[in-house]
Amino acid sequence: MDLTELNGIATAMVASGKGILAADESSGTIKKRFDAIGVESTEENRRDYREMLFRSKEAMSQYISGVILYDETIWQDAKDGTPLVRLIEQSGAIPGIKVDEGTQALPMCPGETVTAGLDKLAERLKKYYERGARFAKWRAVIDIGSGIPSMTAISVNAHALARYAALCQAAQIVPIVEPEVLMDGDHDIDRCYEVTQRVLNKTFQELRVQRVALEGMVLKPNMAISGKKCARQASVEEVAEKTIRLLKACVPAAVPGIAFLSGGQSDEEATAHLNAMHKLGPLPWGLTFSYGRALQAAPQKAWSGKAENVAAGQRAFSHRARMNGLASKGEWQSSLEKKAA
Ligand code: 5MM
Repeated sequence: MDLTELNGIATAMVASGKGILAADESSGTIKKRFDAIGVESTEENRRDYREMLFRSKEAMSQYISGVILYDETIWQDAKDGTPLVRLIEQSGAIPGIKVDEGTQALPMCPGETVTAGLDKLAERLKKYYERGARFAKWRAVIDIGSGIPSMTAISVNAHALARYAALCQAAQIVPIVEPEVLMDGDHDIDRCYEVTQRVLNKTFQELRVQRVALEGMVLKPNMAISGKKCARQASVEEVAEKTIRLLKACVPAAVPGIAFLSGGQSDEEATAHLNAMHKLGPLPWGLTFSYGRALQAAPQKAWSGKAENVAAGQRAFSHRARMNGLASKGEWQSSLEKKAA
């Protein structure tokens, strides 16, 4: 393992003013997104949509540091035969790959899951590296509800995240470690804080036990935020203040960067929260976005599967990428949120 190189890649992924595009929707998830805009989820449509994003010059060259791909996408070629992964490289962004294989029911723990995908991971990483991937992503999912999460779910998911991260570093690939505490329930922000703290502490304990070099990874956490169905929705300032307090307590300064998931927040909320956190600096790590829905909802709607809408889709993507790029420096203002034409 060349830790200097891993650290350089991780640092570039969280460079100020830039963030990561999570375009790694699995087949089931992208179908849901396409259903919402009335587009059939064929291999060609998925390719055309992602090609539109990766050819968005302004967004990709100025505001996107890296792109997380799904297995299908990393092997796909653009219409003109150029591998999609080369389009990303040519834009100056770093290609990455989602390597988990989704969640499975966790035995003895009703309602909880563990993320699968460790089998043959070393071989898969080798092939992804040869294709151009320089970082990877694995997402563990922790749900908050009555009597959950159990310590069992937190523990097995942290163990799997650390196993994955160690395998990545051995393959000279930067692991994005994503332990997502869902914001789906009616819990308040303090319950989210408390659960996320347990999850992050256990995850870093496992990372240390399995000898993962913290300097060569990126953390992708949820924010400390109210559940979607909670009657009291915390303000932007409260989310920012509690998230920074939580991360400072749990994430060692050796970690080069933190890139948030959006988790179902609206586009503007996700931007406003990141921006507000940067008002609370200085921070010990790079702090940016790795959004899926909060970057793609607008371009998906603008594109709607029509070739004549490609330019509009790219404008919508560039707008959101720019807004989040500014937020990653604490320079965003809500007045900049005029609709992309
Ligand atoms: C883009 O969505 C990713 C893939 O999800 P599935 O494996 O469930 O299809 C997801 O892991 C994503 O990278 C993160 O959750 C962040 O995306 P959001 O939409 O929460 O910002």
